[in-house]
Amino acid sequence: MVQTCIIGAGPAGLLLGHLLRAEGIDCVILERQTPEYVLGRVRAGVLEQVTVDLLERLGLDARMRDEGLPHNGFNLADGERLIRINIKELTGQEVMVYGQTEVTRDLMEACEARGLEVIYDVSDVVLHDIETDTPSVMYTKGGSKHRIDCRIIVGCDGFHGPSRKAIPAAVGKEYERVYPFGWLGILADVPPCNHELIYANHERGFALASMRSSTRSRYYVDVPVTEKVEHWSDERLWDELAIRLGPEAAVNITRGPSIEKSIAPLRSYVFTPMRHGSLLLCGDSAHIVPPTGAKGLNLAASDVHYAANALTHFFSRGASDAIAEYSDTALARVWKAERFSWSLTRLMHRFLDDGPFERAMQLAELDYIASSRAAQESLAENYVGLPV
Ligand code: FAS
Ligand code: PHB
Repeated sequence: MVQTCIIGAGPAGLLLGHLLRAEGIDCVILERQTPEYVLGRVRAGVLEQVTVDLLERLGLDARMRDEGLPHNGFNLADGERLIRINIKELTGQEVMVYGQTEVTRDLMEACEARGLEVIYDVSDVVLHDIETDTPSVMYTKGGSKHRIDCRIIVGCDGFHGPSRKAIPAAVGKEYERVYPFGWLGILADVPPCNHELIYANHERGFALASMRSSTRSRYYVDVPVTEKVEHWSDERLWDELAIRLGPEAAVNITRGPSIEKSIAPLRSYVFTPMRHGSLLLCGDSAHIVPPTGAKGLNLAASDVHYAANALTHFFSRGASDAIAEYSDTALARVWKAERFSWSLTRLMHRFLDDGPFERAMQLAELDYIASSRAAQESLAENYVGLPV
């Protein structure tokens, strides 16, 4: 019997597990993949203050402080010029450029010393009796079936995990928009073309210039969902990036061989409620955002912030009010981040049914942002992350 069983050892599951252990709450994490597989996934690159604060609260921020890149601004490009959004001056905050892979690695490496048990390589995970006070989780490991009896289950198992699907259809409600394009990403050991991120909306489509360090760059272009990564040689991708990022950035692009290249589909998705009975959902198990606003990982962190507080109240004081309020509290921030991510995706991408008018509206909005402090302030406060 454990107090909490967490399903999924991605950033949400590991962050939550460490926070609960730090409060003396016993928990175990079940993970479908191997540690190497989890670390092999190349995903987010920008941390909001909420995520930085959680790592600091856990005392797991040392490598991030040492290797991460604090950024005071980012840029929008309209094919001709760069529009710098000075987030530090506009909000007093910065963002931390530090890859999700490294966050996950820091969390993983601290598990043993902190008594956080993660059982990797499990299969057939099934949730039982989530509408009772005595739920359980069945799983298979090494050919044997196992059962974990617990008081609370937290689904941190991403978009394709079993937790959300354990909530009865009559209870759950889904909101979804699937975009007609994906992001083709390349990781290369070359210096970034700019010291800050550049999000570009060019006639030919979207591009993003990001980074992992001063010697490792991460770039993206949007491609039709039907596109195959094998259709894109490194050279073709470097050529396209140079066009879409515009002349000011293109001159500083350093080309090199890709060490990772993949296409990620884009969708906006929210599932409500994020709690049913003894099951709470955190992160991608409950919501997905297009990566345009750099919100996915950071929303998982704010869900975990709320869930850890609720479970600490529950197990240490027997107070269940915070658990009862968890879904509404988490969703209040989720919906605003969904709006921002959808809005920035709409501004920065070419949609199939867009005509000259829609293009003119995008350019007019970019021109308005370039000339309005109020518009830049709104963009900046959403980009650094709204308060938790
Ligand atoms: P995760 O999906 O990271 O973790 C869920 C974990 O649960 C996984 O380890 C999975 O193996 C495990 N799991 C699944 N089913 C299970 C089962 N049945 N039993 C046990 N374990 C199970 N966000 C950004 O901010 N910027 C980006 O650029 C960005 N790029 C992305 C690219 C891709 C291809 C994807 C898929 C997502 C991207 N995201 C990005 C979003 C991403 O960073 C997520 O928001 C973040 O990983 C959320 O973390 P978790 O909620 O922990 O989910
Ligand atoms: C990344 O570096 O992978 C990244 C950065 C910002 C985004 C999306 C992805 O909005």
